[in-house]
Amino acid sequence: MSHPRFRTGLLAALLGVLLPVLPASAEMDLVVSDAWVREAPPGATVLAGYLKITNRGTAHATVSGVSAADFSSVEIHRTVMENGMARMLSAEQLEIPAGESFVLEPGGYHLMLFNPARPLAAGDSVELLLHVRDGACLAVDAPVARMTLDQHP
Ligand SMILES: [Cu+2]
Repeated sequence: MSHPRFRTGLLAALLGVLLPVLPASAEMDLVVSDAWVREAPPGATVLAGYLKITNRGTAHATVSGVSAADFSSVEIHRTVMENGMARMLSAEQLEIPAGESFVLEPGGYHLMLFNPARPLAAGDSVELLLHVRDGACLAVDAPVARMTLDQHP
């Protein structure tokens, strides 16, 4: 029978070995919320995705890219108005200062998801992988939803 104190000591010893393996990085401080993918007509080759990234840490974080197993590629885009026309520009990465949030939403920054590997309709969900510059990877579940103004202002 092991003594409780011995168990505590053993646990501490185990944690001492395991903790350094965990990424002590910005990944732990980044929280993704409100992720969703806009439903597109059947056969569409590109869909748009939105989400909010909050940096709860004390260090600046950079999301250097996004990938998803359900799509051939994912790009970060920004919609800008030029002479009354909406135009999309590529963004290399997303910068999230410590303590701040970065919102991807209709009319602004968004994800472009190319060539869905399966039909996607409202009610389905896809997994997005956010690649943080320090090498960490954040997985987020994004439901497919119809665009409605009251749901997604
Ligand atoms: Cu776009």
